Amino acid sequence: MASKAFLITIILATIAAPPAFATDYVVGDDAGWKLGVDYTAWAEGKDFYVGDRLIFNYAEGVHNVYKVNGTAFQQCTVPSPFEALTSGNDVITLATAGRKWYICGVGNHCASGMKLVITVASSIAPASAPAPAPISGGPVMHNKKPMDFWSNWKLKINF
Ligand SMILES: *[C@@H]1O[C@H](CO)[C@@H](O)[C@H](O)[C@H]1NC(C)=O
Ligand SMILES: [Cu+2]
Repeated sequence: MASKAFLITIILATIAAPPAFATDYVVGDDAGWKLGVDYTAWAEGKDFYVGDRLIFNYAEGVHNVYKVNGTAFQQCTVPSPFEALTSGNDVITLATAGRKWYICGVGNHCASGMKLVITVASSIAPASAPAPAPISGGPVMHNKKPMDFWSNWKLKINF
């Protein structure tokens, strides 16, 4: 009994804790945001969590960034120019969980592959999770899948 109550306390404290790590992802890494990069391949194997940030680096005026919905992503429908990010160093904080779509709205860049889709998971990271060593060419910091650990644990005690 005491043991179960203890576990539940730990779990509740964990859920209430703010994300221990936020990762900055430079889209395309050193290549940045441009034509000729496979952003599906870039996103593959990366775990995006709420609080992480996407950084789009590109030559200002040559490209831009639109956050779009899934339909606009598929059809490369460019929204109103007022919605464009155009600084050449656009930082987007992943504020909510779910699927997120981004395209370049210049010319036919989207149709040529300048599009990125990611899935953001809600972040429930234990405060004591150790930070693994930075990976060269990879993200600045990397989450060590703390969510998987905690979800497995919760499953085991039928919480
Ligand atoms: C998706 O975005 C496009 C372009 O901004 C818009 O016209 C359309 O209504 C949106 N669709 C949905 C389902 O929100
Ligand atoms: Cu472009």
